[in-house]
Amino acid sequence: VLCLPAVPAAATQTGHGPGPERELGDVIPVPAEVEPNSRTDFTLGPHTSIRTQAGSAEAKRVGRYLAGVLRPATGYSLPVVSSDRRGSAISLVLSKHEPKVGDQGYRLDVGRSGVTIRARTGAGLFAGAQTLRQLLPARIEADRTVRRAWTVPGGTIVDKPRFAYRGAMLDLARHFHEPAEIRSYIDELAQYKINHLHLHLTDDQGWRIQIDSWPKLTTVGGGPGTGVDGEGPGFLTKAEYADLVAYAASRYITIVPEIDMPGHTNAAQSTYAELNCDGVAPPPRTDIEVGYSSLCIGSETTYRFVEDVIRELAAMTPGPYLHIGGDEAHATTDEDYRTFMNRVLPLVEKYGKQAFGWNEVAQADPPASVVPQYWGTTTENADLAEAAARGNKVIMSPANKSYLDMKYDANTPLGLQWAGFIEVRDAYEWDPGSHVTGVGEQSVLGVEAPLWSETLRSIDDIEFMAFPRLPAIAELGWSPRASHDWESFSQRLAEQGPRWEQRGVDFYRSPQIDWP
Ligand code: TNX
Repeated sequence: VLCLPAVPAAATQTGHGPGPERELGDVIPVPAEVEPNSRTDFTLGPHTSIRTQAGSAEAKRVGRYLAGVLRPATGYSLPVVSSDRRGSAISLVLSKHEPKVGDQGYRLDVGRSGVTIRARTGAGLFAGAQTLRQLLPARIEADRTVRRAWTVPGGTIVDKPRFAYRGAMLDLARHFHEPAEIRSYIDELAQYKINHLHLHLTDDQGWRIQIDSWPKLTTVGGGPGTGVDGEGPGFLTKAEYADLVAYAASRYITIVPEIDMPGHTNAAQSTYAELNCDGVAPPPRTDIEVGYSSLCIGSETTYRFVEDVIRELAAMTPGPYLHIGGDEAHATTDEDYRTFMNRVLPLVEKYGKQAFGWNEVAQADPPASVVPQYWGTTTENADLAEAAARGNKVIMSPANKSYLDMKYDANTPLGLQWAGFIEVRDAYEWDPGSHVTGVGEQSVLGVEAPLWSETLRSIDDIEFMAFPRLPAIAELGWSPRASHDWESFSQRLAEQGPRWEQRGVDFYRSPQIDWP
């Protein structure tokens, strides 16, 4: 890939005028179909407009977002207009009949006088806008005007995702992360066509979401001194949660909230004594042990609590999914675990949501609507395979491949290593559609990259662990199986480095990548 220095357009001229810095298809996740045409490169100019059809609020919304992304570096006004005037333009066209793009994909045509993105949905237009953004030179991410030619390589892309669900998870329980930090993570996720953000809202060390019927969950369970080493207090009010849901939706990302149960519940049980079988509240815990807490399975108070929480959480969650955890319930007997799940899974449905659970939930033979999330480190899991055979769809997030909190290598200052070191190539070299025996492509709803926060404090910490591995998981979730290729991926990944630098995103300079 030709990498031009950021100098005024005149200085970058070749015989045919300023060439594009990127090649069509030089994007993460790599698009499904790419047909370059070097005779139809398009260069943005001061008179380029962003055009949408009259009356299309959804296309306008994407247009305004795109203008916000492109204005700072270009310094162009890029007005968002609805008109059929001719002239230089980026056109966003919604059409129910656009072939081959499904409901999340898009078609992008780069011709001499402009770029046209066509899709059936706003989500598709937004995905196309992210592709266009990556086709521009890295300096497009600068926060002030850069004088240079902003050229997009000519040709056509037709693109759609391999899996409907591409997720990232953030753990707010071990350390609370402020709404501003979550928003900034959402902005990064959106660039790689991640469309779900799973928030791990409760655990032994903290409770991070306001529940009106049990108010001390947040004031005590999420209050001062909570979090690992007592250093991660805080919680989301319902208003803050609603703002986050809306912010994510403006980036076509759906929030998936998780309340972890029947284990990982010490924050709730140390706050409310009646949630314990012996009626005695245990002390708060700020260490990183797992598997010692359990709700009291035989007590009606437990189910009143659980139903209150699910009802309130469902009411504030417009998305279809509600995650009930279910992992590492080592302090709950197998029989009690099944009893609990058999009572609680129907509650999720009662309040209009589809239940997600960590893969242990498969041990309770849940109905086919329940989505187990695989976090194991092996490629054999009989319970998961049986669930798939019964018709359950699953999420793939194997801890030894997709866990962003695992160290890159022995020198990584942050993170854990119980599932091994995960270098960027390890994160990329696996196939979600055949990773677990008996769980085929058709049973996979999608992939997720969880980030647990035992060792993380700041947004810089989050970024350092997520980049560059998150784009690897994003590509596995979006791009066709047949496009899988480490050489190609690693070269395209290298080009992301300068973009992160422009945006001030911390990232790990993996020695496996030839950073420019
Ligand atoms: C295991 S993976 C957990 C979490 C920890 C994580 C740390 C899973 C479902 N549970 O409680 O935070 O390891 O990597």
